[in-house]
Amino acid sequence: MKKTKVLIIGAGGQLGAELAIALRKIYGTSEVVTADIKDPQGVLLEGPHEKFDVLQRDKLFELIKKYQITQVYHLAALLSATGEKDPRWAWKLNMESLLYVLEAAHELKLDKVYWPSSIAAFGPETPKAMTPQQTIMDPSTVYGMTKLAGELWCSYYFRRYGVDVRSLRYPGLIGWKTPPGGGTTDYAVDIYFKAVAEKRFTCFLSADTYLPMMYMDDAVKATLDLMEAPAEKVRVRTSYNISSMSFCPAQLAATIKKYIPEFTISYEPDFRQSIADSWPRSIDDSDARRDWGWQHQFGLDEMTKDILYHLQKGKN
Ligand code: AKB
Repeated sequence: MKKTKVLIIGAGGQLGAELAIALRKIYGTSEVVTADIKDPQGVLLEGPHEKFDVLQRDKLFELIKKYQITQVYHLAALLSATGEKDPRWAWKLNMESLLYVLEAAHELKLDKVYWPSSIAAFGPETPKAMTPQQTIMDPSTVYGMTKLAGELWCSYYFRRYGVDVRSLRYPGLIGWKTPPGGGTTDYAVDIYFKAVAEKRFTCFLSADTYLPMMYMDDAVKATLDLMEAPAEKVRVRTSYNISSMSFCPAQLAATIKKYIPEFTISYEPDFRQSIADSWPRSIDDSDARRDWGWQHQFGLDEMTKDILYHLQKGKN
């Protein structure tokens, strides 16, 4: 049987570092190559790593050949809030890098590709409650536009060239190991760091802004479950809706207060409010549950307990 060799592009980000740990547990440290434009830190120092700019097409092809890569996880992207500061750059970076990866997958015959989509692919006209898999998609951010276009490119490469590319529409991802990276859902990461360090937090979204969210452990599990599913079970070849919980800043603050009673929150909504208002409040992920058995493990309370435990342990 052919050995699995994985390349994670954008491995220095929130999800990349966690996937590197999980994939190295499955395939072995030397079989998972990490790549990022930033200098490596933490887990990325523990195995093979390449400094890599995703817009270097030739270097991508070289790396795949050099390490005999069979699977690529392409996670590098500008997120929703950062993307709005330089829309043209966000479009170039997010779209061209995806096309290079798809071209490499086709020409170099990779076994599988993973590429993340997002709830940002939905927009103001999308039904907000229990947003279905198939529905109106009219993203209002350039990041969302790259996600919607990217989904269609993935499906095109699957239909036209048989590239086995798989994708999830992530909600806001919440982890405690790395700082957030320019998204609209990032308040839900930052709030935990500030709750532990300063006992107060100023939120850039209003108190009642409901958004779909997911704990990092569930996001890693969903990604690996999808990538390990038999190809015939992966029936959605754009990107799967995926969900575990929805909450608003006021609810999150009340949950944190259960564990840190002195914690206080205030609200100063900024330009990210209108991005959040254009996204779904909750997601129907029944296709993922039916096709490849997706099941989440963490709700708001379990996640909060776990994050505060880790952050407070680090402080003492
Ligand atoms: C963002 O807020 O931009 C991301 C996302 C929902 O894709 N976390």
